[in-house]
Amino acid sequence: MIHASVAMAVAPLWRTIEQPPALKLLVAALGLALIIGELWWFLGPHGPLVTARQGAEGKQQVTITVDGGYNPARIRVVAGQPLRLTFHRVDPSSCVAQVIFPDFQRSLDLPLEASTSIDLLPEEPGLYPFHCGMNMVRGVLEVVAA
Ligand SMILES: [Cu+2]
Repeated sequence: MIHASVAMAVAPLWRTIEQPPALKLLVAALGLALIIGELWWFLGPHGPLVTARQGAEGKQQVTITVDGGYNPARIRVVAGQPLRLTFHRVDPSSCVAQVIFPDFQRSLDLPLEASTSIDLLPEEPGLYPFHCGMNMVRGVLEVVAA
């Protein structure tokens, strides 16, 4: 019994198996591709650019579906014109229960299975990101000159 445990203790815990360099390169390349894919998934721009439509009372309007992400997540609006964003949340995840517009110092609570609107006035052209309460789900307002 004692001899067996001593023998196990001195035996190597693992053995190095030499792999062909091509395989090592392939594994490294796959890992890199996964990292890039992950960064794109979480940080990259998603979906097409959608231009706000002209609604009543001279307001630009967009309806955004909240389901895993914001759809659309890229919204083009005109500077100097009131904007109404309507969020329709169908995603039960508490992650998306709030949306924050840091540049406008505004936030909005989004009840589930409901449409909730926020009125903003984008005054200067530029990119104005918005995101969920935990900054994981993101979108951006692309404000262009009138
Ligand atoms: Cu979140």
